[in-house]
Amino acid sequence: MAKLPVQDNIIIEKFGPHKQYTPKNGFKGVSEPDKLVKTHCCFCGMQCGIQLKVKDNKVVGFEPWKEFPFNQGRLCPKGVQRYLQNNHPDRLLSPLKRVEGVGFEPINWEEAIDTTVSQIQKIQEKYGRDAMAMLSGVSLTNEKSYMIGKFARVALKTKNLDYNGRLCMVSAGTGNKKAFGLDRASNNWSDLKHAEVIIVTGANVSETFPTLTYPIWEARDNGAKLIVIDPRIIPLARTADLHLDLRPGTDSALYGAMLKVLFDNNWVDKEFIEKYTSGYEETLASVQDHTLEWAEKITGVSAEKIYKAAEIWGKAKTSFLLHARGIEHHTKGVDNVVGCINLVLATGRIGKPYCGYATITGQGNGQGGREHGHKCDQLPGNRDIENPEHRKYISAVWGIEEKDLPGKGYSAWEIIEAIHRGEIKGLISICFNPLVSLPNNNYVRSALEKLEFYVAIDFFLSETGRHADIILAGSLQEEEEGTVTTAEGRVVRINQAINPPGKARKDSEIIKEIASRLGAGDKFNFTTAEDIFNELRVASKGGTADYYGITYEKIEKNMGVFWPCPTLDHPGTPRLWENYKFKTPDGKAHFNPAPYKDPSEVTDEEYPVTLTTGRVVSQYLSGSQTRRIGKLVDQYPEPLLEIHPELANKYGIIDRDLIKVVTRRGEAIFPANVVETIRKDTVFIPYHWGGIHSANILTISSLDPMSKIPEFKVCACKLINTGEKASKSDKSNAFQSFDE
Ligand SMILES: Nc1nc2c(c(=O)[nH]1)N[C@H]1C(S)=C(S)[C@@H](COP(=O)(O)OP(=O)(O)OC[C@H]3O[C@@H](n4cnc5c(=O)[nH]c(N)nc54)[C@H](O)[C@@H]3O)O[C@H]1N2
Ligand SMILES: Nc1nc2c(c(=O)[nH]1)N[C@H]1C(S)=C(S)[C@@H](COP(=O)(O)OP(=O)(O)OC[C@H]3O[C@@H](n4cnc5c(=O)[nH]c(N)nc54)[C@H](O)[C@@H]3O)O[C@H]1N2
Ligand code: SF4
Ligand SMILES: [Mo]
Repeated sequence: MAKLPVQDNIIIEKFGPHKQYTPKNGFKGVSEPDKLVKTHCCFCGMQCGIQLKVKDNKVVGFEPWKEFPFNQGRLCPKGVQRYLQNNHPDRLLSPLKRVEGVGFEPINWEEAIDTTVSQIQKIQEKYGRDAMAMLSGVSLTNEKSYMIGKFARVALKTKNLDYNGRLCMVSAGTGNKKAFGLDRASNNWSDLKHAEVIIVTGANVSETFPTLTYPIWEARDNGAKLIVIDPRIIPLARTADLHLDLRPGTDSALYGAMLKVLFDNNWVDKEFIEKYTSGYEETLASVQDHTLEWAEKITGVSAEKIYKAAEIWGKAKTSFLLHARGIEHHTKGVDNVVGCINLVLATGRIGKPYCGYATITGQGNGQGGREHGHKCDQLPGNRDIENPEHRKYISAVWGIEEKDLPGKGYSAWEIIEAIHRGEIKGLISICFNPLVSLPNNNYVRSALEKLEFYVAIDFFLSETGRHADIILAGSLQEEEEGTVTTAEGRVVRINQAINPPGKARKDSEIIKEIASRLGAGDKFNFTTAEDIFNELRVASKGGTADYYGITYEKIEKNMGVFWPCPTLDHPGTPRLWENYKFKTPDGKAHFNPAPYKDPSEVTDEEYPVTLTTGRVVSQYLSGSQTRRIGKLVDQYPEPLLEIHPELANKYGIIDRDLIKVVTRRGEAIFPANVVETIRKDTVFIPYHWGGIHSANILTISSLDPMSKIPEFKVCACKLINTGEKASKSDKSNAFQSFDE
């Protein structure tokens, strides 16, 4: 029988409506908190330092943490509201079970764990171990990420574990490994401020990493030139020297043409190339036909502008290149990344002060979470699950036989496909809301309906959670000790501020208990988060992401330690490659050809408009957290369709007309937001909403063949003006308003 999502009316009857929370009167006693806890924001990869105000085991506010070196007290709109989650009326306070026709009912932990374990065993006995899959997420600390990697392989004994970074950091990770043999931003952000030129491509920094704008402004104050590459005039582009408004999906053509200009004009560092790189002849040969005229045709950016960008970049002495998902969410995401790296290597501007390159990591622990083994092809320390030496080492750390360590499993999207095929029958998810965040979500929904058993660990009831049989009430970031690794590669401490409320439990305790009930208790003998970290240190030792020399004490003392840090007396590595010894097999940085390919779906007569998707400043990811925070909902209550006035004119569209957007996957209706800041052939929709307002009803599930990232950033759509108008500000797409 298809397991339909538990519907709104049932949830409302049982628990009251989901709420947007804006405490009207503030918290009593805020002025006299019991304590201030120094920790980090739970949202994006900047991991800004923050102090949480705690009163009576509740987080009741925050204070800036001015001494933390990166953000020095600065926070963005999400950071200053994050404290409203622990005490939120929607917070799950006990485990729930699905009762058909009734909805969810609170149950005790014994029943919740009994049911979970017996269902897992039933599925694995009947269909084999790999019929259970696990999906995880990197809002989780390093300790939890490590523990989940071990849990899936040692307790659940399945190969099918993957994580939400598969939608996020994997193109960058694959590109970084190809070029450098190691996956981390090459520099810390302090190198930005004296760079002569900064290229920002496919990264809406002011909205998605607001506190990172500060070092960019510092560089501008010091005279830096700024080049922004984005189909939209994003806020940062308004101040740029050059804005290249390329057609979505054409980055590799642009970078190829720029590389040719660099070589044609001898704006390259020949000595660096010869001594420290390989693959440049082949790469140079691959761009010989990438003329400016050719690139203009493909990208829609004028030949003059492309030349100018290459000239500014080529003639500089110091520089920094930053990119994010705008170039990575593509079927050629990896090619786009190596295309950018080629520009950095050609000029030899890496491994020196104020010279650098970074992919800007997205999620809170998007960096650490992609190193310690909850990817389908990975073991801790960024080891390879298919490498015999790596397998041997980790098996020894875990005290298991190498033959019992599962191999490479399916990636996140492939898990959904395997559920459809009937190959995967059961799912555990933690920290992932795939029904909102995966592409083509009609297909995802029908997969969830096919599962024989699904258990979700979360602190809120997400859209995906509504399909679950059991929901285990887990913990917020501030409810457990741990560490995360910031986008700079700095390992920092998350300090526990409060205990989980009600009967909610720490995520790590939940995992530990299920592991023990599955018979692997002796492998999860951890009492504290530090115990887990100490095992992680050993497991990462000798891997490219080596944390062995990092301890809790050392982190506290230095306000973070940059990995690699291989020995206890090692100070950590804020800037990589200062010795030009790269981690590739030949020790050199690799140029890689990145030939241009069309996106998997191009516009045609039937679907004539390009659709791209992304973010707004006040909402976070699937919105499961931020759509519940009243002040953030006020800032951007509903998803809008950004459209240029000329394109709008073609369809007779004016601001706030309701526009039906149709793709080959589905259709959804959005109010128009007519703006001059977007290309005339492209529309943009933010993706933080579920149900009928989900941008992912429309997106395509084509994957990059190497990284397996979906092509969120480009597909073809048609627009239909419904002739109706949206009401002024429709918050019903978030949750109901609730005042204390
Ligand atoms: N407010 C907020 N901040 C966040 C998040 C959030 O949800 N909300 N999420 C965090 C996470 S996990 C991530 S991954 C990051 C994402 O951070 P970003 O990558 O900066 O965010 P996006 O909005 O997904 O995409 C960035 C830009 O890519 C552009 N773009 C679209 N197609 C193309 C293309 O083909 N080429 C180029 N060059 N650009 C293109 C879009 O116009 C958009 O401005 O943000 C992090 N920070
Ligand atoms: N169309 C489109 N789709 C996209 C993107 C896009 O640009 N366009 N971006 C993609 C990207 S880059 C990303 S990163 C993904 C993100 O997609 P998801 O990972 O699905 O998004 P989240 O909102 O982080 O979902 C996490 C869930 O975990 C819960 N959670 C958060 N922290 C914790 C924790 O510490 N413990 C537990 N137990 N639960 C926790 C939250 O309440 C939430 O329900 O979306 C992707 N989807
Ligand atoms: S920039 Fe990122 S880490 Fe900093 S406060 Fe905002 S969401 Fe939090
Ligand atoms: Mo992300």
